[in-house]
Amino acid sequence: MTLAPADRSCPTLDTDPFSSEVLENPLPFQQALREAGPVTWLSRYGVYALGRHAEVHAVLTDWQHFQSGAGVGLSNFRVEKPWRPPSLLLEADPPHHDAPRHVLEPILSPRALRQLRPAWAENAEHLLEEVLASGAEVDLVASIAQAYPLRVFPDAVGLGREGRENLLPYGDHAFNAFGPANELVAKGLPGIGAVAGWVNDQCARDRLSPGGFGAQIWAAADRGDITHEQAPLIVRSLLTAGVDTTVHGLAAVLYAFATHPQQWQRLRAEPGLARIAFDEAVRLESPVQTFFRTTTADVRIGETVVPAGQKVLMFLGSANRDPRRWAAPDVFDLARDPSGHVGFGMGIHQCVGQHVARLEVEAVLTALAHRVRRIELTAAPVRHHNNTLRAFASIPARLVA
Ligand code: QZP
Repeated sequence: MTLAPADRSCPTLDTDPFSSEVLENPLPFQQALREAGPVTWLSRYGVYALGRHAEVHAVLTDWQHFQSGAGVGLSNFRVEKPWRPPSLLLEADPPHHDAPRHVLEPILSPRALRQLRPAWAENAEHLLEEVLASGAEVDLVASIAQAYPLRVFPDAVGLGREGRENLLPYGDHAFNAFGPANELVAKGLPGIGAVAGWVNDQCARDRLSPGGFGAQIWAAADRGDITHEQAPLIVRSLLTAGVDTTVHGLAAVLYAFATHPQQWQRLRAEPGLARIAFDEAVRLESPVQTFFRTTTADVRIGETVVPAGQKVLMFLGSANRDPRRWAAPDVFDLARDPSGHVGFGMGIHQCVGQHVARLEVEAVLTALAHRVRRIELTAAPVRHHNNTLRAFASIPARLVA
């Protein structure tokens, strides 16, 4: 591996963005990255990094020059063997990427999800009833942000009841594995064989109940839209990308409201703002903080020529707080238009499951707005460190009914 950039006309930072210090609070590093310039060499890992909205957006929408097929983690699949067979969606480029994408799009479209809405809304109302009955002081992470997606999403996929406790550890490891092989990855390794074995087993056709997202993927294989070899890997994408992301997205919006009580009053007065609130929380918190592309040719970013075959690390969380793009970027504000944030990515790989996440969060926020006057922190929230995700271990709070 070459650790020196071929062209030295860009600034260098030697900070480790995956250190526990930066993961605990990434904002000072992100600001330094944005201020260093449009592109910066991270000497610690031998990769280029982008922290400003304009360049992150440009790279996300240029799959021709910034490929995903060499992996969207630090590891280059052309050089190193991936820890699991690559995703057919995330870690693929056109034309291979397109058939799996086109299969998943209608299954997860707003139109297809309409039939889930009444049951998901009712489910959120029941969950909140239970949470409020359990006492006024709760951990918003365990009791809502984890509990709700784990109630509705595995059922929607069509998973059996047994073994669902593997879903969060599997996602946590997968998102750690996009980063360097640090202690966060090491901590997951001893258990990952069993956890991944369970996940892979659930992708088989006979494990998935009729009508669910999983069965619909298999039906697409029967129609010939994808092969029967591809089907289980596409189901695996749902199980990898669909749980932890939503959990931490929900935690982000709950934390935002707990720390911005006036915005909570605004949502209660106008529950239709739930969708904007979620996008604004995704912008502010960026549950998916980073991932990589790999250059397919020499490409110029700012004044710097990035050589072919180099990893480029995009800091979505930094782009989403770039003052060049956002007024008062650190403020959670339902009056702003958060569209254009890159928290769900952008371009051909933009999150295909975002409508599922939106429906889940809308159901929870609507039920909360009906029942809860105030959300108050009762102790300092505790962060959960992950190489890719900005996450909470706990958010102790009081829900005032
Ligand atoms: C993870 C997959 C932000 C992305 C890295 C989320 C993600 C998307 C897809 C997959 C995994 O296809 O396994």
